[in-house]
Amino acid sequence: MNESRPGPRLELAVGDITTEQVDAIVNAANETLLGGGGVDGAIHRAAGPELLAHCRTLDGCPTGQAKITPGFRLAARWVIHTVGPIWHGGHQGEPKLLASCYRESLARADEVGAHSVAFPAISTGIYGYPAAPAAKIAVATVQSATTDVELIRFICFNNDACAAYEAALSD
Ligand code: AR6
Repeated sequence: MNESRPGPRLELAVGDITTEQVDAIVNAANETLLGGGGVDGAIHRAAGPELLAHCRTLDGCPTGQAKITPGFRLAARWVIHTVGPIWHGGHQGEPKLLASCYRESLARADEVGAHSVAFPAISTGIYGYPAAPAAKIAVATVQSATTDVELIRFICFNNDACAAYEAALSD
């Protein structure tokens, strides 16, 4: 780790994270790490059943933490599984837990030497975190992280998510 390095380059794209050609994609998982709906379901379908078999060996993951697996049939070599907070109105530690997801995911990327990472909008689907504050936390956290990751791509699945990132990036 070299703290004099510039921070990662940030990119915004609309699309499906499962087709990203980066070293690692991040999965918005749940504490079981045994799959689910949303982006989690899409990643498991695209990676193949080997991913679930591997996840069964991991013993889950607490909210705010992250664990890494191979990408199996994905173009990405790695999947970083992080568990975002469920939105309960914002006063139950949700912002800190969400920031922790981004920091811990970058820490897992650094451990395996992944230099390009694609993130979905963690917690903003089934877990109900509002898109605008979530995007602000995503951008601010990766900008202030100490990491060797050189490229971070925020992948928006819909226009609302995209507008939230555009606003956060222009702050
Ligand atoms: N590529 C990029 N973004 C996507 C994709 C995709 N293929 N599919 C959905 N999104 P969500 P959460 C966006 O619900 O809120 C699962 O069941 C979606 O539009 O996937 O963290 C887990 O197992 C939204 O902006 O994750 C957990 O139980 C964002 O990804 C729970 O959902 C996150 O939405 C986690 O909920």
